[in-house]
Amino acid sequence: DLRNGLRPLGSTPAEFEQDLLSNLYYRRGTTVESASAQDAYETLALTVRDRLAARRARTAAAHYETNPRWVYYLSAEYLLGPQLEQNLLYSGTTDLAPAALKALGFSPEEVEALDVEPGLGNGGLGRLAACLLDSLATLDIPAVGYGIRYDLGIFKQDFENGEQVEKPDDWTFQGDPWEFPAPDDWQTVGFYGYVGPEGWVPGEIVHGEPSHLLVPGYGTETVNIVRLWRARAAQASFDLRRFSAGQYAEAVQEAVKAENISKVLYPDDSTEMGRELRLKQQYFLVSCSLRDIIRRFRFRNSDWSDFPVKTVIQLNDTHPTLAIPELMRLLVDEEKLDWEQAWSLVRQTFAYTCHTLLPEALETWPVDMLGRLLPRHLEIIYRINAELLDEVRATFPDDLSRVRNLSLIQEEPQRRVRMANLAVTGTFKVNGVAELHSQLLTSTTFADFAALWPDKFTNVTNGVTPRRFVRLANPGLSALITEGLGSEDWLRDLSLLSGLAPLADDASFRARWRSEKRHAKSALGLGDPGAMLDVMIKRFHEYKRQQLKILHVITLYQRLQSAPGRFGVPRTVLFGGKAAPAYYAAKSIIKTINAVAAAVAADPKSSGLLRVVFPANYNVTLAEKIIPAADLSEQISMAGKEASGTGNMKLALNGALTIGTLDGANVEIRDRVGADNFFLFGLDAPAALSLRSGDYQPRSYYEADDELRAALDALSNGVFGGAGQEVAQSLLGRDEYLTLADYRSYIDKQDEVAAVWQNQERWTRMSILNTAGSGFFSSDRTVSDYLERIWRASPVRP
Ligand code: 26Q
Repeated sequence: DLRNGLRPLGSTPAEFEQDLLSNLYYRRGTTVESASAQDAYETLALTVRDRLAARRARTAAAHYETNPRWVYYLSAEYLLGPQLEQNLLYSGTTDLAPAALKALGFSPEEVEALDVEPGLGNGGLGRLAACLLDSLATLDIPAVGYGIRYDLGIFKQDFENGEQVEKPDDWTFQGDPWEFPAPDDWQTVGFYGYVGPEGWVPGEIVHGEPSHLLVPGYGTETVNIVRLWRARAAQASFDLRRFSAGQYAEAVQEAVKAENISKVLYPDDSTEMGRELRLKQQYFLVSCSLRDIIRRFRFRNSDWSDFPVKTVIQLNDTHPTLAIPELMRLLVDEEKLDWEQAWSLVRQTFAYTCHTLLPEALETWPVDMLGRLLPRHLEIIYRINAELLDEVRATFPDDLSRVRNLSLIQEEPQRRVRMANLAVTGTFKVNGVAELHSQLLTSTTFADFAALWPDKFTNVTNGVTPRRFVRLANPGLSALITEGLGSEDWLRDLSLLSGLAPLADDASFRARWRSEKRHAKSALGLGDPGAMLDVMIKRFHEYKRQQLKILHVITLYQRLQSAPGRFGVPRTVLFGGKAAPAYYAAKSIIKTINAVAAAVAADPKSSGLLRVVFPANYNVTLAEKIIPAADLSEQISMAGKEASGTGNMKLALNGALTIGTLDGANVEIRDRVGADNFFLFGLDAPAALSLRSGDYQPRSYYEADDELRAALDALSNGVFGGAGQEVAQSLLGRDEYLTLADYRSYIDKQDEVAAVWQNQERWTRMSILNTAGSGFFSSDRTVSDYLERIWRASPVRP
């Protein structure tokens, strides 16, 4: 950067090599002769990061000059995926780097394998946050993501005797070369204590220490940041405890416990019974981030009335909802604004994204716990509630049921704060994440709120970044797409994929498309590349119905024994995903899948026809290998339960055909790729709801269907182990997610899938049309929708 008098970074192979050497020597403190692979990796990361840092400096300068409106994304999770490959691509050093490594005598493959993915999220919600940041930077929007720098990310999954076991993910064991620590920007966070005449007097204080990762845009100068907070024992916490010299070590140990707040990501992606540490994490994130946002606001602004003009804060689900009472506290108690003005500013600043439809996944916290941890916030929540309920009574006189439903406080069986109600009340927009989901939110979950504030609710359908999930994951297909379309512009405007549709009728293009799929399958190395690769990759949850897929596999296996004519076509069935460690039923399903896989593998009849694989520890790194190879995408949740899904989009973009229910974004995928190119089965949401609310008898399906009965009998009889008996028992007992009701429709549709597979020309045509029709599912489009419907921020180009 010449303006700062810096030497420009090298752009030729020789200069890149020089930069590597210099970093190896001055920053890593070693030499080529004695460098380990880890030294080479860290040096490469620093050399690539330097190129982005120069762009970051220019971005920050442009932002300061413009004093723009900012988008702040608050999320307890970011599932960023591996950083090296992405940063090579975004810094234009993909070819320079391996050449320079080789010239210095290192093996690029060995070095690149040392990149560790920061697993700071569970699944869809955390990955969505990462895709939105990628698109915000690509669209040059001034934005910061705030999150928690967990010491331990999502656990590593291993199998022992087919059972899931969890191992800690110490992702920074070797340090993290991508991270910029900013210890001078620390914040102070209070907990416990009491509210006296002088206001809240916390009983414990903890420091939040930020560091950031760079978030580069693709094909633009912009580099934004994601800022992650780490808990540190506060100096003052030692004084507070008035320890005596004799108990010095014990007292220090006690103070250091504060650092547990950012120790571990909770590995649950739906329900979790209120753990106080989780609530502390949430408040820690919110308190640090809001003070940082206010500090940044004050660089260029002085008038509080400008705050909602310059700031929009998006809450990623209810996890950061304490930001609402926290901003009230800062404005009223610390900034001395009056309550009405503060409430008006707060309600113009926040927006809330809901990611669920499961009633049991709506977060609530016991009033007792919240009041002990955050006594002033509970007072504020009570006052917000009193005013809310006044408004409800004024709008709907004598309607007690609405008052009960809308209240921020649930009374029975225990008094709890309803975080979703607080989030709806304290924000100006609430969005669901797919059309169907947003409709169901206003007709069921939030129906009473929608009657009170109809204009508050909107939809923003999820999307995924085509840079990571097509360009990086699938370079072969990407090159073919670029050739077919005549340019690389599709990577910044994914709607251009529609230009592939005519090529579906071109036999030579189809042959090349097929050959890319086969290459990706060979590279994955699981199963025969000639077999259909049928994938179900997602968190394990009963509503997602991995149990339905395993019933299908058992049926195929049983046909091999007794009706080989009905078997169909060679398939490799691939499962990937983790179960929450305390989710017993999901773990039984995992164990059963591994038992079925073993039985299938042991039987010579399956040879060349059926294989079940379940690689452990599904994560972003693995997703990027599996998705390009997939032929068939399993999106088989009970209709009305999956908010959106995003794996469905990644798979369709990479030319997998979907077999799915009318759930979440499947509905929109089918609309866009065309009903003829989508394998639809099962009950729709209204039908599922009515069957569920009537007298559903799973046994009647068992009795009426020979293949279903045979599959369930095998499970019940322990053919696939004890966990299989538990799975069968749950299906024949309550079958909460209507697996048996959808079984026949699913099996018949799978038979149709097999028939289409036999016509490879037809299959390939459908595959191309899936990619061509999926341009809508870019997270760039998602961000554009957020900008238009909620954020209203404009690009700033460095
Ligand atoms: C909450 C409280 C305590 C402990 C854990 C949690 C918790 C953590 C993570 C609750 C939920 C999550 C994650 C939810 C999630 O990933 N939802 C998915 O979000 C995707 C992006 O919108 C959707 O595509 C999926 O349909 C939805 O399931």
